[in-house]
Amino acid sequence: MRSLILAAALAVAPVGAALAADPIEVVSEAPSGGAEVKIAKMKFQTPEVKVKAGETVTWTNTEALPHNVHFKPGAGLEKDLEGPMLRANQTFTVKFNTAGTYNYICTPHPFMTGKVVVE
Ligand SMILES: [Cu+2]
Repeated sequence: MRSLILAAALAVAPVGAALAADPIEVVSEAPSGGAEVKIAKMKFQTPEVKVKAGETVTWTNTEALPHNVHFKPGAGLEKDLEGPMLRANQTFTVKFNTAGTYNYICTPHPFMTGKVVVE
């Protein structure tokens, strides 16, 4: 039983945990307390959200047309972070580790813009 628990603990330890965290990172689950942005009518419905460092933002596409969230370099981001295309009711969560202003677009609809201000 003891070895099972140890194996489970090792399985959840992130690879490279000793390295400095990226300024922003995609996470697979939205913890409670994060900010939420709905995507509808070809817009990010809350185009500017504020969070504290260490918090998450979760985007939910609420319409049939696929959209994504695509961060551009800047604010400490060295390269693009391009999220997957979201179909209706699919979500995408990013954790923000470093203070700054992070601008993003939807890749196929670059007129869809938003930003996350991390304090
Ligand atoms: Cu779009």
